[in-house]
Amino acid sequence: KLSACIFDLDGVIVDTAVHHYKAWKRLANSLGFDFSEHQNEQLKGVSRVRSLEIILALGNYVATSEEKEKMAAQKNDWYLELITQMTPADILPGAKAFVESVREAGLKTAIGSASKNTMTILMKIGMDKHFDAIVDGNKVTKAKPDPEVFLNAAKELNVNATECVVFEDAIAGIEAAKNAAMRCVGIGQPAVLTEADTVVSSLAEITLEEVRSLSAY
Ligand code: B16
Ligand code: MG
Repeated sequence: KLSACIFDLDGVIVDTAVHHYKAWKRLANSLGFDFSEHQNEQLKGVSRVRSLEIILALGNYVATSEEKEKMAAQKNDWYLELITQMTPADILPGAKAFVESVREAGLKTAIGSASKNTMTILMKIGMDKHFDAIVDGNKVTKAKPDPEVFLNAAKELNVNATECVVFEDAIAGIEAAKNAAMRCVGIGQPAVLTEADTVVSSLAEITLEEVRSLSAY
C-alpha cells in the first residue's frame, strides 16, 4: 500500500541549486580561488557545513572552526539575499500539480530536506500549505544518506516507512531513501541516479498511477 509521498525540496520542488552555487562561488572568490559549476554537482543534497568542507578542500584552504562558522554564515546571508527574489515561477515543471494530485488521491505529503531555509523557500513559492509534515535541516542531526530525515517524516505523518515513496534529485538522498526502506523516484538523469527505482527528468513526467505501480506497493 502507498500512503505518502515525501519530497526533497532543492532540485525536486524548486531549483535553488543556481542560488547555492552563486553564493558558494562568491565565498570561494572572496577566499582567493574559484569554484566551477561542475564542482557544484558534488554539493547537491549535502548539508551546509559539509558543503563548506568540500569547497575548502577543493581550494586547498585551511581554516579554523571559528573561521568556518563565519564563512558558512556569510554564504547563507548571500544565499538568502538571492532567494528573496524567488516567486512561484521558480517551482520546477509539474511539481505543484503533482503534489496536489497526491493530496486529491487521499495520500499524505511531506518535505524531507537538508535545507535550514526550507520554510522561507516554501513561503516564497506559495507552497507552505501543501505538505502535511515538513522535516528540514533544523530538525535532523544526521545528514543524508542517513535515513533520519525521511524516517522522521514518516513518523510525523503517522505512516509506516514501507508505505512511503521518496522523490529525490541527489545520490545521497536516494541512498537515504533506500536506507529508510522506502521506494525512490529519482529526478534527474538515469545514468547518475542509478539506485533509484525509476528516474524521470521532472515531476511533469510521472503520474501517481505510475508511482503506485512501482514494485512492492
Ligand atoms: P541550507 P535538499 C539541500 O537541500 C541542497 O541540495 C544543498 O545544496 C544545500 O547545501 C543543503 O540543502 C543545505 O541548505 O544551506 O539552505 O541549509 O536538496 O536536501 O532539499
Ligand atoms: Mg535535492
